[in-house]
Amino acid sequence: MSEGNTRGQHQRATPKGNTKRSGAVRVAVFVALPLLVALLVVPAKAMLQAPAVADPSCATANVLSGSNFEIDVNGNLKVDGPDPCIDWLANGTGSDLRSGVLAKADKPAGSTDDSFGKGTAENDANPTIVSGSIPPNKSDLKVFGAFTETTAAGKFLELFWSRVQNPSGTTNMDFELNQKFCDPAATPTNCANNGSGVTPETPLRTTGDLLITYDLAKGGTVPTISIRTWTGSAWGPATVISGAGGSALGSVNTSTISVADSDGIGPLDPFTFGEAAVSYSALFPSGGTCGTFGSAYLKSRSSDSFPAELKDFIAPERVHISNCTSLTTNATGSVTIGSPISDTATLSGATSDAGGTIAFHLFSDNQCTNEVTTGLSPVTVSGNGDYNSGNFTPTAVGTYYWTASYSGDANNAATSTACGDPGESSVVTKAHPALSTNAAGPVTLGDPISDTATLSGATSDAGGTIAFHLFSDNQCTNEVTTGLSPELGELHPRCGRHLLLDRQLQRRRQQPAGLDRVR
Ligand SMILES: [Ca+2]
Ligand SMILES: [Ca+2]
Ligand SMILES: [Ca+2]
Repeated sequence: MSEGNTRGQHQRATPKGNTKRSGAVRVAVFVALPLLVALLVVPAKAMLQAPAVADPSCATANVLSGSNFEIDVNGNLKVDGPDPCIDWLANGTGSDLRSGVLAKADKPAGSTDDSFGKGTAENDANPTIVSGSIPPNKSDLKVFGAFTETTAAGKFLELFWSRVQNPSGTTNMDFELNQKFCDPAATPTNCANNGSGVTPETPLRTTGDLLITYDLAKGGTVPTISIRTWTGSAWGPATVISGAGGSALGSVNTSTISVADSDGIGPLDPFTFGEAAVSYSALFPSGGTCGTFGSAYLKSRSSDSFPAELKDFIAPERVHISNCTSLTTNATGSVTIGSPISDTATLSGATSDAGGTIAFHLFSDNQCTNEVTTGLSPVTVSGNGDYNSGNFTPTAVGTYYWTASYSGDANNAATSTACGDPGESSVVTKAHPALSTNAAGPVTLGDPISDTATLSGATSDAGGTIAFHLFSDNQCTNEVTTGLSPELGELHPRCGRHLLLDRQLQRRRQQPAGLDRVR
């Protein structure tokens, strides 16, 4: 659990924003934000999971193609359009933040507010953190938000920033997505060096981390959304992803947002709230392996210039932003030879209209090197759910090992199960056939006797022999030497799997008829 999410430990801020801190809590909480507080105590891992949204798509004007999330021309948090339109709030005026929305408040403006200092710029891998250097005007951040949305058309990341007031000049907000999350107590090696004597807050960057920049010109109402990738030592060049046909869309509020229209985050003056939707196609380029970001945070930059110094930031929050799909499998456990086995794969994390196929492979060894020819075809995928391989009937006993591979498609990464995964072996055991017998008799002394054994429950190609023994007493202790040989089995054409064996046998003259014992 990330810091600041522990129920009951929040300290109420004074109206001027001075927040007492308990040892484990570093999230500032506004007096007017009871509902936001409630959301902040939800375990971060559960926060960024959006339910699938069915067609048709949101009919309001300003949504990113494929998304149903309102990036209103005049940015706001309430739902304006009809279902299936969504926004930061669950519904219209007066409603709470939508389930799954991450809303992280900054420390209150003033002497305790953490910010970047000493000329720290975006390309500094170890940004310097200072306290109290942000005057409550330009760049003083308030709350940032994140939400992940899955629709039939794909997955989207929505982001918002809010600030204390509207300064003159440009608006430059940077959202950083990191693979690592910095928890100084639990995972200090995930943390950057934020300065001597400073408890680190920002994560160590990993190649492939992303910076989503929101740049609004002075007097502008439509921000430019760009994306940069961490190369290992610096941010790579900016790629503009907004604009016509783009994979991102942003907006800013041009009128006041009331308390009731913001679940208490407001009131927000014009130009103090900005929102953006970004397609996963911009976050996770196709053709690569799937990826996951575990940390997100917001910072304000002092000007349009990318190397300009950074100002305020809202400490990173744990998130789960991923295009990875996952397959779990459950194979037939144990069967008797002659019965079919199959595997069922459960696809999750994919878009609701996920296509592609799942191929099932069967191996006769636990290293999955000897593949068994099953003749099974790949199964066509239609969204998340269970997919069965179809039946295959092994012809030899033993333990069999399944693997399943999802091909992926344009919106969903490929994934496979590993050899030896739990629930991925099927044991094929020997058949347990039964014998029943029917001895001939009674006969007249001098006539032959015989026994007929009926074998059932064996495989159709059962081999081996059946041996007949004859005794002269009802305890079967005195065996009679018959000279009979064990019989090789052969299939009786009229009796299916039942094997009929006949053998002429000379009956002992002194034994009463009908007491032949055969086993
Ligand atoms: Ca909106
Ligand atoms: Ca709206
Ligand atoms: Ca701050």
